[in-house]
Amino acid sequence: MSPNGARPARAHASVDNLRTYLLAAARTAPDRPAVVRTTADGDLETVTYRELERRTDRLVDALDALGLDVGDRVVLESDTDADAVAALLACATLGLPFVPASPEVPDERLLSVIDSATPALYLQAESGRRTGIPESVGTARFGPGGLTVERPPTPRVRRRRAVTPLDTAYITFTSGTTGRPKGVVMSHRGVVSFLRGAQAAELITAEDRVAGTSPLQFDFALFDIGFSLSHGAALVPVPRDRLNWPRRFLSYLRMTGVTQVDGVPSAWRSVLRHESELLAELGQEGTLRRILFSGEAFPLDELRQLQDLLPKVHFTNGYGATETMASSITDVPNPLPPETERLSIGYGVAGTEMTLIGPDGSLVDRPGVLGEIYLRTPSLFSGYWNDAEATRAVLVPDPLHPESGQLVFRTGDLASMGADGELYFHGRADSQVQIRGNRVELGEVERRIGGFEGITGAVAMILPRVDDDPVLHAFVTSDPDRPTPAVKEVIAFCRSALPGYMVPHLLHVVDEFPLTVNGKVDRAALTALAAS
Ligand code: 8PZ
Repeated sequence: MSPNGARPARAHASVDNLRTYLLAAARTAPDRPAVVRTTADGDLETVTYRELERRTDRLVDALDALGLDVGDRVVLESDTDADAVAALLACATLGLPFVPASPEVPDERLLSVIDSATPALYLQAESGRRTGIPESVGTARFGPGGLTVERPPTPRVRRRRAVTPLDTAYITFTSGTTGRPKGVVMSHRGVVSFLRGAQAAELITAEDRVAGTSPLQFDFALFDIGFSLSHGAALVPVPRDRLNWPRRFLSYLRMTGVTQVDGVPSAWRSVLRHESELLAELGQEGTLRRILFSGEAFPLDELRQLQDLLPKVHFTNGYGATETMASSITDVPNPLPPETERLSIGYGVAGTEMTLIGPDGSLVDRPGVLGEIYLRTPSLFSGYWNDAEATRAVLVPDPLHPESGQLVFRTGDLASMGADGELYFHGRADSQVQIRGNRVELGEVERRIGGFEGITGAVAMILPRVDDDPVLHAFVTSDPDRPTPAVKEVIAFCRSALPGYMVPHLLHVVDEFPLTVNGKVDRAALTALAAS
């Protein structure tokens, strides 16, 4: 029994909770694979739902014995594997918000997250090598054998008696374009609501094996875990050292029998460049059925290359923000029609609705007109950790019925509507900037540059200048087997098709685009590059 004699709080089986929702298959099909991987010597290792629940409950008992209270944070640092999933499910069972991290998060960033989240416990895998965790935080390790406590958390009084759907499932710290990391506080109700909406699309069955390629602190990884387990399917986390070697990545997908691969667009860049034949062969085998991508707009020329190699594979565009887990999951035609210039982000998943709001706050419901996406959804985050002001800026009264007290998520994304009400992504509202009074569509600049022979990728950015108009920069990657494109020719190529204010003022040829730890184009790094 816990110190104050109260029954230790645990999630009741009938209540929306990440653990109850993701281990439902342990009731109906306990011997099906939940997490699949190959060991170092190439053997397939399967953890069934029964075994996953057993490892989860062993960690529940060990964590419970530490006397933490519902709401006490636990930093969970790990590569994604069965034990990491068991650890986050154990936290969910006890109402302990987990703060996900992965070994590639730099020390000072982890320390700033710890400084902000003030966790009771820092939990890393047995194989973890992180040191220097502040004395105020308890430390422990987890693995197939259970929990090993190194420094017990400071004792505390347990005040709570139940774990409710409104309790926090996790707090994931996003890079936050403005320096200080923002902690997105996501409740059990929020996560489960989104996953239930995604499940309504019936994209996969319990027979599927979903490869995850994102690091644990990126909620795409939490989506991969939730999406696969909620369908009773198998999660196949791709180890980091496989991701960086295209040949090893593709052989991993083949050895584990993966049917769906989830990842950001950049996850495919080196496969496309170095192992396109192997990828085509994998596609011909027919096991791989779907590629789901998210995080940023997939550069269309790369997407077309991928589709050419994988004519039988379905492509799915997952759009949305961590603050609501996501918004929409939309099938993309394969092949993309040649005239397509922008991918659809479709309609909100079941139980949600994306509406477009114009600059004057009115509803935009005419095709082709730009508006900001406001999302109505039960998967709203609870707020930014310890930042009520930033929360109020994005959790706003329903513009259609402000009197109702109903809140919606202001995404900061611009979109236009198609003939059937489906949406098309037009970029971040704050990246729509004016140059000499004209609105610049960065996507249009990137598309034009991408049309130049030999250029394989283009990122356009408007960078501010002191006491002067902002400057339009473009960063390009080119085909390594061809001569580097001449800057002057690319500029002239743009000038022949774009209005003057949309012609890049400066063009930088880079070997490859710098990426954030979540695998997105690192625009801050490009800005620094431009400044130098
Ligand atoms: C996009 C897209 C897209 C995000 N096209 N821009 C996880 C799992 C499935 C689907 C979606 C998710 C997201 N939580 C992933 C994500 O990137 N979240 S984020 O908070 O880090 O960034 C959100 C922002 O990324 C959005 O507001 C968009 O600007 C952009 N984005 N998905 C184009 N498919």
